[in-house]
Amino acid sequence: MRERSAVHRDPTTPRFLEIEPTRKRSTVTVNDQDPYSVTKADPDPEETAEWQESLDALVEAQGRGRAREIMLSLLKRSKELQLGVPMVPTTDYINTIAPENEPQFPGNEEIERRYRAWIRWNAAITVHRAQRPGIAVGGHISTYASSAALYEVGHNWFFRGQDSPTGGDQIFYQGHASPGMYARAFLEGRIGTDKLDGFRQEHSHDGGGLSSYPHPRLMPDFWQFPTVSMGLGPINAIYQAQSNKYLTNRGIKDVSESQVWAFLGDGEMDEVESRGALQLAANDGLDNLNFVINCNLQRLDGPVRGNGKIIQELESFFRGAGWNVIKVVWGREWDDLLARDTEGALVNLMNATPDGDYQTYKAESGAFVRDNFFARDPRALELVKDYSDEQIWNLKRGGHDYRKVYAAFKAATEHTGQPTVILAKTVKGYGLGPSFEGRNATHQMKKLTLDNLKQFRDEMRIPISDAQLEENPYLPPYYHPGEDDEAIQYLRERRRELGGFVPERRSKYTQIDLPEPTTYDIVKKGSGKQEVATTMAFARLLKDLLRAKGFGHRIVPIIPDEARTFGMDAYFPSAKIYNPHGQHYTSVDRELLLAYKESVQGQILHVGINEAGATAAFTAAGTSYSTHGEPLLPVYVFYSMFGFQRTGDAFWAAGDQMTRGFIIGATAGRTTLTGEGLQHGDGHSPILAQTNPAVVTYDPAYGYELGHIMRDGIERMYGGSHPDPNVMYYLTVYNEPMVQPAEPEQLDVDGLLRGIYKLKDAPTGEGDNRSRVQLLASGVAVPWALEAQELLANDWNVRADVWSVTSWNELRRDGLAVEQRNFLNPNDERAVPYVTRKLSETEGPFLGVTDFMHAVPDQIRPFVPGDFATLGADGFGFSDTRPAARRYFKIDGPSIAVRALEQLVQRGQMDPSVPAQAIERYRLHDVTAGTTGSAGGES
Ligand SMILES: Cc1ncc(C[n+]2csc(CCOP(=O)(O)OP(=O)(O)O)c2C)c(N)n1
Ligand SMILES: [Mg+2]
Repeated sequence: MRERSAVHRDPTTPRFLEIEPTRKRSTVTVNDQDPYSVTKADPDPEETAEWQESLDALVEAQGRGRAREIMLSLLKRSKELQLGVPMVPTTDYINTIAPENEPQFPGNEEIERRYRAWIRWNAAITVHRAQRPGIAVGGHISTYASSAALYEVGHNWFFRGQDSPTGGDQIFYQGHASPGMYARAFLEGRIGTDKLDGFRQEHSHDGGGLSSYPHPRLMPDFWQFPTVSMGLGPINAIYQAQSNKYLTNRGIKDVSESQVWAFLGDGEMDEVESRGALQLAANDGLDNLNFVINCNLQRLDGPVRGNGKIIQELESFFRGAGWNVIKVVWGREWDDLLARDTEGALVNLMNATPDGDYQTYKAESGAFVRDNFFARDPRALELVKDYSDEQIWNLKRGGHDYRKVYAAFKAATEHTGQPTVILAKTVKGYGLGPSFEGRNATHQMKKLTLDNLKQFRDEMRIPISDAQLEENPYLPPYYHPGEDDEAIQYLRERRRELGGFVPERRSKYTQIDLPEPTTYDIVKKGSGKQEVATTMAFARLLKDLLRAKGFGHRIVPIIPDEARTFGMDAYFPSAKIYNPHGQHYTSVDRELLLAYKESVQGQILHVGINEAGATAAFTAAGTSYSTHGEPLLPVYVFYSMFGFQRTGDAFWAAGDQMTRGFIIGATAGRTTLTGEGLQHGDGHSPILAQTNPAVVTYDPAYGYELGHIMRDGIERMYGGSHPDPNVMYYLTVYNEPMVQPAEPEQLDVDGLLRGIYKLKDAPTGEGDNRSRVQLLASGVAVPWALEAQELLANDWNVRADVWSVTSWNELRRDGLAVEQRNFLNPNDERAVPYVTRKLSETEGPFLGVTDFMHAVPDQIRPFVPGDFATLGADGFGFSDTRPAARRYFKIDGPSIAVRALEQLVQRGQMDPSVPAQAIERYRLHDVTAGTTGSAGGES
């Protein structure tokens, strides 16, 4: 039988498979945990058989439906009794909320339907008009068409604005559904038709345009959360919900009534970031979090799960992860059919039909559905025998049924102890007619034909005439009935009731006291005789910052399981690790000074080995100033190799969201992290960081440099006077122990902060006309340059000045900005880049050196006023001793000295035979001859 084979195709259909009851007592077996695994011998087969017979009798006497009810109630009871019976991972392919449990819809459905249609019209027309000749910037029509009811139930009844006493909700809108939000804002009177016509023309449109997707950076008063890079919305929403609980638990602000909503695509759920942090939401009991997954069964190219059922898959996945799952599969038209489906034939068909077929039904007709769906079981066909084809066509999907969606949202917001996911089944391109609905190409269709327009207009009941549409099919009119219209009044009243418009972004926040200057003293003093890596110097500084009065409690240290490596376990007992459930076990190290201490009020976000989650947590904390008006300063510390490289896209979104905070790339450099090798040796994170315009990168050499940089960064972010405070500072720190010098007197702080300052003049000695070179080094390479300075003076009678380049990246940015200014203002006096000015009054060739690849110092090449050579560590890293690795890459002290000698030869200032002598003398080709660098340091 056809439908039977279909049943067997689908693993998610436990209910009506023909299973022969086991009657022979001798073969009865049970399993004490997992009924699907290998069974073990039954100690009392007779008793077991009796129970089974009772069940058989029940089915016989009262039917399958009743037997099922009894079984489910037994399952529930077994859970209460904690019998350890495995849960049911999936339920039937029907709504989770039974019709009799649906709440009364409190509003006027007819009015809401009316203006929902206007929004749907205006959303599609916004995209269509953006395709007009000469513009053709594209957009998406079908996504919002599928999710309009989901959003509108939210906008009318659930999403609270920021004037609400709760402080408002946080809503992550599905990126390419943005036209729907603009269309709503248009009805609300927040934006005009001029703006709608500027969709996707942000610079060229007269009066400004609208960004393609939710981009807070581009529309800072409107969007809060960037979402369109699939997968980042879900994970960021999870950590936003965690951040809300964190703020509340730590007593910084009570936002316990705020709900986080994330609208996601079913295709998007295949991203690892979409599913990879679900356990955090369950473990933390984030009942303030609601995912709404728009299951239109399609992604960009075609079906999400043609052969299976995405809703069933997600149900079991989320339930397994500990979430509350609400399925909204069918509209109210199906209620009667399901009520009459006493034998379960219809449910069986629903269970057995794959998504690919469901998609096809909606691209066909009522007659097709009758013949290809209902007719597969005569009992199901019988149920619709009095239905016309039209009526069958009108059997809707749950996600388009306002009341079903309302019931789901209400249940979600009322559920406690767990996060909720709503799986809403919809049709992609819904209401747009047969050339859009359910078509594989629908995602990318940006224009409607004249016929489409007319049909859509009729379907949406828009009072626009054929003549108006025919006048210029590129520019069909938007529709707004006027402010006084009853429906518009109603819409505005709903938003007033809920605390103002959404989305809306605000950026006013509580003013805070910055740490006293003395807080930074710890790194100014240097480390005396003790050898301390810059990672440790940073950890010591952060310890003092955490204690800073009126400020320290706003710092959020974020660590993905590397605290001990970075010396940050020192904060465990005092700052404590955040855990919303506290610590309910006896800690193994409770007697130790640095005991692992978890607490509800804990300050440290220890996210586990989860850089994606850490970046999401960083983003939520670093935007708290805007989201909740309460600044938090996230300081996210990680292995530098696993930062930008691994989660670069998330940092990009963090930049879009205008996140403020510190990103610490610890154990940085390609030769500094001994013994770890190719996957760990970071030779390029500053280059990756440079590609993010919101990131200010520094590569400090010493603790005192760090102190100035952090102070300046905090001042920039929260001092209130910088024109661009929406930045993230990326600092690379190293794990190589070295004596940290005390801050020099007369330190050129301005230079240090702008990217370069003179660290040490060439040693004075006999003969003023000796050759001179300028060594430019950053981070851990600064001591190598100092070593080269000595070698050049002592062995070759060359004078070398050493500069600490704290930021190649910022020097480049300044250079580019100056060039651009000169380019566009040819009549003005020519400006000079900072680094050019700084180096102009020096003598000799310039040599840049770093523990990163050549491209890092090469960035400033156009702005260096003279011969410029660079030394860097390109290629794959490897594990070895520091001296050997540096010798291998030719970046150690002797290599720097030889390269400088060669530069002098090029300028005719040195005998050409000298470099070869120097290579020989230092055994430069021999990796075992390297001596630059110390041993030790955590890795
Ligand atoms: C990381 C990433 N990869 C690819 C895309 C391109 N893209 C935009 S929408 C889309 C399809 C989305 O399908 P789905 O999530 O099911 O949303 P729907 O439009 O069906 O609601 C794709 C692949 C993207 N935006 N982000
Ligand atoms: Mg989809």
